[in-house]
Amino acid sequence: MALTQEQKSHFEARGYLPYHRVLSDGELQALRQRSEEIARGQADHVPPRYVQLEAAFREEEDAEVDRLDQVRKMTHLCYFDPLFEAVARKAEIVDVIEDLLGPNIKLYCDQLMMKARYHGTVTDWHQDSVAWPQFAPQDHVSCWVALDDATVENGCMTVLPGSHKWGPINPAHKARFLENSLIPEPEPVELPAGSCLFHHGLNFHRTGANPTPNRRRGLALHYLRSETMYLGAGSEEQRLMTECEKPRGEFRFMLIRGREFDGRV
Ligand SMILES: O=C(O)CCC(=O)C(=O)O
Repeated sequence: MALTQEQKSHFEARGYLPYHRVLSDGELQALRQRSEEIARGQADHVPPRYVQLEAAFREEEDAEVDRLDQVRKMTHLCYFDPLFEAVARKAEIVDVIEDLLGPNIKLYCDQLMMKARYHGTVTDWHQDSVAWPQFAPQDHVSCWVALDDATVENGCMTVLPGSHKWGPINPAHKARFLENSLIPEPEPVELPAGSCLFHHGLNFHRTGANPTPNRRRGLALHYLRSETMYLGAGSEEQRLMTECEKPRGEFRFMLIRGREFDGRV
């Protein structure tokens, strides 16, 4: 067991758990540098379609703004880049995932959220698992690893304690759900670079804008049990995932620990 009983109870009751440092200074430096190379288009091992700009720059890039400050997120880096894959496989992280999901673990996908200085925009309240209805059961666990200090000012994660217990909320009813008086106070989770936050796939969370001169990068790693049923591609994201897997032959998500099961993810 990586987690104490107190930490496990915290996760079960509140749907999230701030956790200690999992990356060294050297690892952080290497990951930041690699993220910059990829964002600047200097790394041809990551297809450019996995690099998404902030909406303000999607029609046309702004020659006056550093390219790094125009990128919103980079997806599936763990499938293409060994430095990022090593984070997804880190024992300190996977031991916790095993405590929460059991011994057979796969990585579904990962997103490096760049939250650019000055230009990073809000990610609104959402439950990750609701965006991924192609899986059953919907019990993902995510680990959000801070690559820079994440603060209220630069758009750290804010969670809604206990919201995972309400089940999947239809996005059409989200606003009414969030306005309900039974909803607890949102809790900002500030994290020093190198530490991380685990959260349940049904836990509501959001991040604010980043008007500061400091970058706030965070690597979101989304894990699921190998026993999970996969009900088929549907979304654009899923289609892109399938493309990621093609070089590896048969379509399977990345096995992180334990074993795979026939007919499952
Ligand atoms: O890092 C962010 O800005 C958003 C992260 C997020 O919403 C997620 O990991 O699901």
